[in-house]
Amino acid sequence: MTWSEAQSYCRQHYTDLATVSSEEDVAKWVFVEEGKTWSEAQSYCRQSYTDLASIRNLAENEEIRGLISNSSWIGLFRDGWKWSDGREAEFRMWASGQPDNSGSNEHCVVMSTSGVWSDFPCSRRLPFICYNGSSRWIFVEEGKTWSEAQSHCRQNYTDLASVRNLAANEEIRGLISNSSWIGLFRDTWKWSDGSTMSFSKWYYNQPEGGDEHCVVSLRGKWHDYLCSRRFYFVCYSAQSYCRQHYTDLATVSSEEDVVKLNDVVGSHPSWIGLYYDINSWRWSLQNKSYYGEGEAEFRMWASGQPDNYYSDEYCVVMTTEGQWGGHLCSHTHPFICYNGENKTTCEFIQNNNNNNINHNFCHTFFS
Ligand SMILES: [Ca+2]
Ligand SMILES: [Ca+2]
Repeated sequence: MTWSEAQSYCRQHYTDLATVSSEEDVAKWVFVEEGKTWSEAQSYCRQSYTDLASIRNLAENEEIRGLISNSSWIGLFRDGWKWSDGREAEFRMWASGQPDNSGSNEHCVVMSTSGVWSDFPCSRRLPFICYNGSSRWIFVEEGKTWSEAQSHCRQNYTDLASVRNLAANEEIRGLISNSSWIGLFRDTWKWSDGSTMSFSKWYYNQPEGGDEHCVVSLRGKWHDYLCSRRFYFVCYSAQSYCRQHYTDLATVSSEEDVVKLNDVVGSHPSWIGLYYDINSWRWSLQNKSYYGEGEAEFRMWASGQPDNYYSDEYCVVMTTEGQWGGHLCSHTHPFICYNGENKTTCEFIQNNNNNNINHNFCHTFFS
């Protein structure tokens, strides 16, 4: 929504509070009965709601189980990188713009002849580099899928190459005549909203891995699947949740608030209540009694902000690092509402751990 639409939504709840008969009237989860690939489903949820569903505890898993009739995508997918030999190495040599996980289908890594890396579909047949404890690198010119290459290296040598530093990268670069597999692959589960997996409910023998990098829920149990398969899916709607529980756009008055709100917004830049009015920045929530000393003046601008880059950047979003930036008020973003009913506690949209969706925290100035 635009900033003023978001403001209206947040405020509306306050005046309409007496007529809302049940909080269950507004859905937090939205079950979409349209077959889509995982990334199509993700785009749909991000456009129409907030994101694909993240499931943080057993209660949420049960809610979604009760909602869906068939296998349905949830927001879980494989991201983050590991080396085939299981050892840790932070060195990366990504080409510009990589990794981009194009088509949500690029889970293995190739080195090009110029020495830079890209993520690439594991099913492509490419030459590859094995590692052997004694003679170091072996370039195998035969085209194989990443998994076939891994098996070949493990049978005949030690493993696919782990490239741990620039010197090793240069040695391998000098050896290859085509883009070649190295040992890096995606193997960490993440939620679509950017949060890590802290709760899981896998079906027996799942996840199987290989090329299966996206997750469906069926009868409350999770299965990894090819991301290109089409399933119904479950979106998460922060707007609905906001409307249920909040009275105004969020006011941010301390660094502690920033941390908490950052947990809420995940990977989504979101409107907060700050806006530019005549000649100063003010909060949407203007009742002075809500603010302790100095709290209404707290700011957390990102470096160089507000820069009014497009002119008329009179509304404020909080980005993923908790920093603020001025935006055109007509842009559409998710938003964070604030519950002004309780002096010390308020509910946030979602939290980043597996305790409870209704994460409470003390906000020092609310009544
Ligand atoms: Ca790529
Ligand atoms: Ca599977």
